[in-house]
Amino acid sequence: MDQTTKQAINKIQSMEVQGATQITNIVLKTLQKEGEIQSKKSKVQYLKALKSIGAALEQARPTEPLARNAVQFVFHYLEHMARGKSLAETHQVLNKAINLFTKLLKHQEQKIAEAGSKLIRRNMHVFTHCHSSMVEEIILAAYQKKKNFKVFCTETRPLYQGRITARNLLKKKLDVTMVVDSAADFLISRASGKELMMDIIFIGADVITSGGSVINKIGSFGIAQVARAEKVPVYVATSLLKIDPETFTKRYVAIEMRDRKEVWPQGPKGLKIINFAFDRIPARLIKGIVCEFGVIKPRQVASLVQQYYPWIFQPIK
Ligand code: RUB
Repeated sequence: MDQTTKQAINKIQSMEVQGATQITNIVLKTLQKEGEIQSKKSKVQYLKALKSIGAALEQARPTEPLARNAVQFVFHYLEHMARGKSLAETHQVLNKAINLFTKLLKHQEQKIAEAGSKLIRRNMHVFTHCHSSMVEEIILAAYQKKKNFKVFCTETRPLYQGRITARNLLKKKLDVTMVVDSAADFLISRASGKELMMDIIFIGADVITSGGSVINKIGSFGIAQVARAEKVPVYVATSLLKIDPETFTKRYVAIEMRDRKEVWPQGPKGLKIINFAFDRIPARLIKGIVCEFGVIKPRQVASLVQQYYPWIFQPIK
């Protein structure tokens, strides 16, 4: 494994690169670089090395099926398109597969931005949590259509990814207000006053399950519950390529647990800290999933994934 790959894994684990889509982009770029480095070996060694590097990259964060599905796509493509080909040709096929998947993600992002931006109307209060590139694209697309609306976001403890959202949107001159995480529920509730009523909530996703529930940044579950009680619609902005295929056969999805030091670096000895990275938003709390197929209901996830992404379920030899 090359030094740059170790650095990429480190960037993902330390959250210098965060969010499912950006993690997947760096995984693919790193795999492409490794392809170049490994192409000096025999074809057998090349494929063996890339498979083990792909596995290390896709597992850098444990709850990220988009990265896993991306690597899976690349090796499926190689299996079918590079059979019987020379090493040089196989290497070209690798690059083609990576470019195809990267383009597909970019194309889906545009579709999601377009579909999601239609849900934002003039003078709305739009609430979001953490930093999701998909949600950011939706908000920016709505803004580019000259819609006048306000954005509210959380700071997102312990690592403050909400600040990324706030900074990025402020740079583009949007009207942004931040609250601490523990204020999110009150802000969404009617009790915070007429001036601060939220009209729509967008969150991203790290995992989509076959039943249409979604795993996203810790805090999303509570936000969705208050939103339901207050009749504020919750939309999830995501590609369906974030499906975890294992959820077709088992219900449980392991949630990443992060270092206690993120919560309290010099916390007192003996104190136990649980630092969940994500939580699960049940399908019943989700009004719609804004995805590459438009705005769908959570119950449509399983059939769309089975119809359009059958390769996700096929093992690689
Ligand atoms: C980020 C997070 C994002 C999703 C979706 O968590 O929960 O909402 O990853 O992101 P973390 P995107 O900061 O722990 O990675 O829409 O960019 O794919």
